[in-house]
Amino acid sequence: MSTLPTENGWNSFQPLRLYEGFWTFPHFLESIILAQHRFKPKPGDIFLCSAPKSGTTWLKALSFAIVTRNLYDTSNSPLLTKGPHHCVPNMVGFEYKPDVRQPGIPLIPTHAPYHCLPKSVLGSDDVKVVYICRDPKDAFVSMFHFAANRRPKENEHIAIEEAFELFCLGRSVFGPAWDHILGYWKASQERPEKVMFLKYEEFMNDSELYVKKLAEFIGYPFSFEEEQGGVVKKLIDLCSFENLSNLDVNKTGKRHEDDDEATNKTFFIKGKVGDWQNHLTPEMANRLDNIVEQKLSGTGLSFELNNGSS
Ligand code: PAP
Repeated sequence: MSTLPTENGWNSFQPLRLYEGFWTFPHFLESIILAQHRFKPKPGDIFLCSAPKSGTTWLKALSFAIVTRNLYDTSNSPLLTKGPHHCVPNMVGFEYKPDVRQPGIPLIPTHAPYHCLPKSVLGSDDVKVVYICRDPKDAFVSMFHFAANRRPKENEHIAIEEAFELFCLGRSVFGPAWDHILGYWKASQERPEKVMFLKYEEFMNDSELYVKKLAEFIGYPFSFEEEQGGVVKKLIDLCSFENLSNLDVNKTGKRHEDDDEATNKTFFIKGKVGDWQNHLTPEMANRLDNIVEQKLSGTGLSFELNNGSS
């Protein structure tokens, strides 16, 4: 670990390390490297993957609601009393608790780039991988506010211009953001039956269509009776930003019982497409759009840039 290139990140107390082309915090890296070598997949495992601030909380909630819908209905779902990150804990902490799965819940979330997933998963035909991405402008703004909220109060936060500069250089948690997206995009093209690629904006636009696609892909399709009975809509409503962000547990609860820093509230800010317009100048937006456009060119993937919708 100590031999990896290290640079200042967005704050002075958490440097970023470069590993296999990606910048991240050392404590994330330990888990990722251990999992790369030691994780043992079980048939039916589902990896929920995302770059930070791209829809992780939402994807966790929806996937959890989908796979547990025969155990709970929407009036007694654990999502009502525990945060989505508590219902579906990340692979971070793998060094302490190698079996990250909750009993009976085959969901394993991670921010690791595709090529840094456990080697056993990359070679497995039994594991499904679902990736959600988001317009990097919105992901950047969301991450900037999250980092500002999480900093020790005695530390001044980096200016948005400075954070943006670093983001455009690829220096952000799990950056470069475009390489993170591209890794999963290419995998979804090569192994479409194993890797599903989703966009936050598309999910927002047509939640019903994408929740059905997600359920089908991960092996929990909705029956005709369920669709007719409005189950899809009920799950969408349960996991909506409006519903989750207004639950007591997500207003005042902690992400982990033993973690005083991370409150669930920090994972629910606005939940909108295009909030970057309130924080980035047109020049900043154009600069990032140009970088992303160039990096994605010729790959068949694009974001509908500059208007905040996908
Ligand atoms: P993480 O990577 O730290 O887990 P992640 O959940 O990916 O965070 O991203 C948080 C963003 O998702 C926030 O966006 P914002 O800052 O632009 O508002 C958060 O509000 C949004 N979000 C959280 N839950 C939902 C949800 N149920 N529906 C839509 N957006 C959501």
